[in-house]
Amino acid sequence: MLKMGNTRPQRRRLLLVAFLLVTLIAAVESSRPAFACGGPEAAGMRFCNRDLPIKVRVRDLIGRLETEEKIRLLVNNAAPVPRLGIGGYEWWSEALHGISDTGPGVKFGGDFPGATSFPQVILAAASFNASLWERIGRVVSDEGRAMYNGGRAGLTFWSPNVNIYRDPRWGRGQETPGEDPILAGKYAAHYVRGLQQASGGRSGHLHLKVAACCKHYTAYDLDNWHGVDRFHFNAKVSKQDLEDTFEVPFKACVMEGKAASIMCSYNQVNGIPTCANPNLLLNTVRTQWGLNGYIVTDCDSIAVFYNDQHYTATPEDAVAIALKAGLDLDCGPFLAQYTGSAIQQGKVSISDVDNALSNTLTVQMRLGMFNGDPATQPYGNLGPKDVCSPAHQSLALEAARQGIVLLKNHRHALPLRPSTLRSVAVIGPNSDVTTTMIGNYAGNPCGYITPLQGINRYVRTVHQTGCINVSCFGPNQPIDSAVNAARQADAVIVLVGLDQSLEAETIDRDSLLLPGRQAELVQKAAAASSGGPVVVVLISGGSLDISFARDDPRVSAIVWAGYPGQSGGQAIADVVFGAYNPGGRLPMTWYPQAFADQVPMTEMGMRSDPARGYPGRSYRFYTGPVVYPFGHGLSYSKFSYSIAQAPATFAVRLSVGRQPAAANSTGSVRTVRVNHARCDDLIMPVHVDVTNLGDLDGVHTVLVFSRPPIGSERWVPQRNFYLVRCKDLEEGSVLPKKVQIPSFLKKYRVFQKTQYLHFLTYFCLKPNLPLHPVKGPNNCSPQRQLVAFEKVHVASGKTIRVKLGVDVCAGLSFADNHGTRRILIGDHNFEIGDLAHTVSLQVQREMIPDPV
Ligand SMILES: *[C@@H]1O[C@H](CO)[C@@H](O)[C@H](O)[C@H]1NC(C)=O
Ligand SMILES: *[C@@H]1O[C@H](CO)[C@@H](O)[C@H](O)[C@H]1NC(C)=O
Ligand SMILES: CC(=O)N[C@H]1CO[C@H](CO)[C@@H](O)[C@@H]1O
Repeated sequence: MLKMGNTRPQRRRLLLVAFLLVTLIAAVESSRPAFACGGPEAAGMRFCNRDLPIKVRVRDLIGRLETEEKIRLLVNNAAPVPRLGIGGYEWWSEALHGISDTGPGVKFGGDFPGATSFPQVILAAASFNASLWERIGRVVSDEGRAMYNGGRAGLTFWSPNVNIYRDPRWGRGQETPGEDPILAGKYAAHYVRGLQQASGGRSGHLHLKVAACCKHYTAYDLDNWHGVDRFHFNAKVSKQDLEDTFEVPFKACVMEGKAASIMCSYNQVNGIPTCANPNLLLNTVRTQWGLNGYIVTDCDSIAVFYNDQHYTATPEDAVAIALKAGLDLDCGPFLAQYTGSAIQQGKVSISDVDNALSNTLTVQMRLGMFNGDPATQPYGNLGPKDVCSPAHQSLALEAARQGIVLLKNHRHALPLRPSTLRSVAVIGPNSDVTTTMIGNYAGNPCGYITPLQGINRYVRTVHQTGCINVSCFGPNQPIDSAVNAARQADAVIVLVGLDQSLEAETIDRDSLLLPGRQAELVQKAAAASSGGPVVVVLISGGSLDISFARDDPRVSAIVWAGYPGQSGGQAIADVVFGAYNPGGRLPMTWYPQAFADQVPMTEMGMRSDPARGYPGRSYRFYTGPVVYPFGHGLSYSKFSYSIAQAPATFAVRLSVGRQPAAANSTGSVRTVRVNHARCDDLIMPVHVDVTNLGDLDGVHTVLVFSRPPIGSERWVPQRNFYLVRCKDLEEGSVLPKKVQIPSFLKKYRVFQKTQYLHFLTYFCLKPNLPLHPVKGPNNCSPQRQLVAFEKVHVASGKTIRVKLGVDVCAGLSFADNHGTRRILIGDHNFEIGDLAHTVSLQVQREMIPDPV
């Protein structure tokens, strides 16, 4: 009756707990005994006393533990401490987009055969709906708590993955919220808040429903490419890119999401394994961001930097360097094996171990694990009925619909009208798939609705896969049968794309094209079709170079469905047949194959460098052609915008005592350090009216991009041009260099010759001339940055006012070469759809009150 998950407590304690359960709370059914503090011995132990502050309880518990016991608590499968009534605990559970059994902490079976499987994160991100992310998190943690109560999951989930999707080939890009740091940060904060639902608590320690973990810190976004794998990769990252790209989602995860954990990655950053880097772990995550939680390794990271990277001479040195860098928990046995000898050799002190334990134990206490019987605690009533409930499953369907992106819709071919179609050919290797739809880090879904099943609910279908599998390689593919089906049908839906055999953890792609003969299948089916609509549905996590289909007028429409989760087939059909009017937007740039041919995946630089032909990465810096841009996504309705409210000027207030150094008589400075600004007060209101001009109700995502000011200085009294390098940008500094301009360039006010300017930010003209933006690459600030977004529902013919707030410190700043974030003072040009609006940022000097 008492079914154990991962804990192995003493039989006697089991019986005792069973007795207590039956006699004391007979009405509550529970299959999990207390992890700790469940027996009569709890009464005498301060760490079991929930009325005491957690800090006191943790100190008490650490004081009772022997060194040997402590060491066995430093690893993911933490050993029980029977003499204190503490059970064993498996720290490693996963919940990337639903409860997943990728880690040993989750075991499906018994009353919990499966859990709701939401769309893979890249598609959820495409919804651009922050409240959806939070709601998914709440549902996932309902199911997680229910499974914990049933002895089938832990409470510490090592999700989400918020690495920047830097390169389109990355096999794990599917797990991430995309390439934009602000979007990824918002996703991280909302998903984590939903998961943790932190509330109440004492002395700053909020109670946790479950503990989330943001991973993999940091600059980890290469798995295995041309002989370089993640266990050996040394990511060379500039301070600039680290600050304004790679760190952003992690910082948001800790500071806004209040995540209870961060996981360090396998790779090195600038020659130091991240799990051994005190600058990253201790100084940044723990001290600057104030992580209230624990730092865990990716699984076997310490062994990886010892064995594979040969970073330390002995295993004890590896232990010492990791613990002293700020690590608290090892996924893997390394710390259990070598911490004892490291202490004996004097390389680690017991206080290093205690520090680590106080972080992990605090999280366990916040989770209520030291409060006795789980059935009597908050969330103790969650059980099997709360997993895969109809409401949860319909949220999974809703999430897929919200994410799906309509990429092309030639002559309004979509939505298809079922009444006009006698039969539809459903073809392609992804046309009737199940596990493909849930991507990686998935669990057992509650059930599946495949694309074919979804389409069958609307029309009569003829089905042919056309390819044996997604690789679609070689002569034996049943393409002809699929083409025949297409020839005889009134419409053709071709479901192509990828699956986990082609993009996954440890599998990066080389090609961005449709695999094997899939493109041939699409083209032949389009050629054979009787003139009815031909709809290509892409099921993939990563982007695809499908320019051939984009440019082929016989392909009427293209839909990207990511990996849409357990009910993905229903969501696809709902979009194709117009039951849902699509509103998803791409959370990443879709690059052409030429990008993959030319750019090494190992090159981490975000910023372009024309001098060496490097195009940069992501819509923020990449200067080359795209298949589809970041933010692209069509609707069946047309929407128009007008600005209802947006300031023409906006004052950046500085913290008291911070005067812009050398601000001159006009009061203008060029940049202000973000940490000198009063960021809390710097949310700029931008209100936009959105009108749905179409016949269908629809959702619409308002994206506000900003282009930075260029050439807004006014003080230069001399003739000639001045050029400013990024690294020379200082607040109020006088321009340091007078640079000779090649005479043939002097006739340009706006420099177009990018190769001359790749190292420049901007230039100034004589003061009496208007200043012009420099076009072309720019080593400092992004060329464009998403600064706000909001998804709204707008009924046909109606207008909705969308109130956005632009966070000046986050959105209108960039990092200089030293990694210092600066707000650019001057004209920022907002782009909202086809609207343009300019906001002039100015510095407002604070009055320093007279000393009393
Ligand atoms: C796909 O089919 C080919 C040919 O039948 C086979 O060799 C290959 O292993 C299959 N791939 C997968 C991932 O099953
Ligand atoms: C965003 O998601 C929430 C939660 O599912 C939903 O209630 C809301 O309608 C969504 N917003 C839009 C505009 O679709
Ligand atoms: C107060 C101050 O530093 N003012 C400066 C404003 O800019 C002019 C032109 O560069 C300088 O000469 C002033 O010193």
